[in-house]
Amino acid sequence: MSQIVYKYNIIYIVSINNKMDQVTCMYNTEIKLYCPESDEGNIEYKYRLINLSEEIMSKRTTQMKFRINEGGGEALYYIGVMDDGTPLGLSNSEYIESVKNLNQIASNMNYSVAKIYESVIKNSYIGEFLIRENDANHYVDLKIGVAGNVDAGKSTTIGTLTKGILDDGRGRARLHVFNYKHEIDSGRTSSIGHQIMGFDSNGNIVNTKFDRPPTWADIVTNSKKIVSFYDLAGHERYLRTTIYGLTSIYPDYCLIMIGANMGINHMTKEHMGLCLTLKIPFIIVISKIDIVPENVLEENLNKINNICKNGARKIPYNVKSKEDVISVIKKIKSDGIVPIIQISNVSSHNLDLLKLMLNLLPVRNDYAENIDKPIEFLIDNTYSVIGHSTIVSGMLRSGTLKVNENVALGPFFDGSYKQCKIRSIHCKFKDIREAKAGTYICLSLKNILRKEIKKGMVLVSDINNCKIAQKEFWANIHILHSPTTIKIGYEPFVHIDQVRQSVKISEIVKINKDSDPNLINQYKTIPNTYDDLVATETKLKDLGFTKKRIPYKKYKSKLANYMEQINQLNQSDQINQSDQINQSDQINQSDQINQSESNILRTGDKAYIKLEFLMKPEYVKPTMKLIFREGKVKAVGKII
Ligand SMILES: Nc1nc2c(ncn2[C@@H]2O[C@H](COP(=O)(O)OP(=O)(O)OP(=O)(O)O)[C@@H](O)[C@H]2O)c(=O)[nH]1
Ligand SMILES: [Mg+2]
Repeated sequence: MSQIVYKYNIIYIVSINNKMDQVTCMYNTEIKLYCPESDEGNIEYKYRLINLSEEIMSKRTTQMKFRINEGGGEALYYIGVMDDGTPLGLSNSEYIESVKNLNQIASNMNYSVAKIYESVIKNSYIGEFLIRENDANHYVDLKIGVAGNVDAGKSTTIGTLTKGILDDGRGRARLHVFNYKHEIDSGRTSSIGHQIMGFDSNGNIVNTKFDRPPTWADIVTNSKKIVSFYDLAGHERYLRTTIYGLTSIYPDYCLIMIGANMGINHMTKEHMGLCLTLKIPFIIVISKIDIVPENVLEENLNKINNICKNGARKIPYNVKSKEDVISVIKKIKSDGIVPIIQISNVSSHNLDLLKLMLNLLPVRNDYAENIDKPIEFLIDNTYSVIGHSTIVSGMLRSGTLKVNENVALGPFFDGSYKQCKIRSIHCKFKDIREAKAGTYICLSLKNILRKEIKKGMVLVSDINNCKIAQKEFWANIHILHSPTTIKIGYEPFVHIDQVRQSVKISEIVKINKDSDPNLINQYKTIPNTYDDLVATETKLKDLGFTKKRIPYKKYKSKLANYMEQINQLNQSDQINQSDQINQSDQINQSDQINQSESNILRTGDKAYIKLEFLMKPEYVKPTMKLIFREGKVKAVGKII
């Protein structure tokens, strides 16, 4: 069966049958058409901008400001396109005047305009323009995680992009991006590398315009957009570090690198699965196109297309030209497509397209509404620098941090927080006075020693209810794979944003197709702070349950059930010792009943589970995503 799609000057003949390449062609073709303009976002269609009165000019200026704010400092304007996406095109004279007026509107707000694409079909002009803010103190910050199998060319691609050099196929370009000497020796990334690439207002790469190797401060000062690359490790041995990179940095997009000669392997699938779980849109970059035989490439491309469609349930979109890049930019935020681009770091094949894509990719994570909220800074690393007692790096998820501000660091082993002062703030090696939500920064802290800071700690506003210290919580999980059964008492290792710790399952409520949708309301995490924890422990002591009378491990594992007792006892106001003994007997009995079939989880099961941290309380809250990855057990979920 075939179908003809006629859209103005363009005729597409779309063949619909079961052959994969033809289906891909159909998808590609449909995406080339413009979708209707949205009231939100940073894309604006303007059919023409001619004969503008002062009033209209002022309206258009306000509109441009809105679009720029929506894009965090950049916007895309299409001239010659109607609001419903119809690419009618303009005559030469109307087009020239419209572009002149577009420049005028932008200059009213001190924005810069760069032409990214122009098409002329039968004297009908359509133009696509990138508008960028010219604020010296602000740049667009795009975070890109780079994942994929070992030796897929992740570090090399980051090296060629950020250093402006080509690779020799034997590891030359990656030498510039390693953190440690052992990585240089082995050629294998084991930590999370961080490199930046800057674009100026016209979309030119800043990194390569210096006579000497530029410092980060040089790049930041001269750029309007910074692309921060987080180089992740491909080897299975470092999977925990890679998961940590994705969950704590939470990039806008991920590049999943695949060696053209190697194809997809289980680590590639693992990384794709992580992106899908964390809802991070990804772009597949096929490297080493210079050394792959044609038949191997074709076979691997088929497998990649297949996994995108049948595994990830997304539309694969092969990027081969500038027009394809522009189509991708319009669609990528909706997370329904997977762009696939073939590159070579040796011959530079398609590197210009990859750079164009990075220049135009819109920032996805919008932190604007978090700027005025309380501070939440997730610590991912600590450093010692001469003259500073403690330096921490991480992501400012919420609030605005200022130099000399007092914040609270924690939770410590007992769930407490300690007050400390921000001595200085560094962003991409540049000293700044304040940082807003959405930036990755380094902070020098006063009153804190480096050794006091442990993994998973945060800096928050020094307000009591911000100092979360959660010992246990409820989560809604889906077991993706488990070779054995999962029961109460199982102790997996979990990743929840910046937190990595072993937990113990203390309750399981299986969800099946007959489950009441309102069931979830019964299983909510009760927010806890240090004061709540102390209050609970004091009550337990008053009831006679001290650490001396009960072994500590048993005391911890029963804590959840005792909490329930306390609530009941508080309500009835009839606290006496014999009640406690009776109830603790009941707990032992119910423990046995709990291990019945209905509380056993297998591959594919969904459940509400109660989890308890084994080491220390952590800063976790509802809606945070959770990943179990223990041997062959894979489960994903969300705190409820
Ligand atoms: N011929 C050719 N070789 C490449 C290309 N890209 C990378 N390489 C080579 O592939 C090898 C592995 O590259 P890396 O960048 O270390 O791979 P990686 O994905 O970072 O590997 P891990 O960090 O260990 O996961 C190096 O020897 C590179 O020189 C390419 O496009 N063409
Ligand atoms: Mg590497």
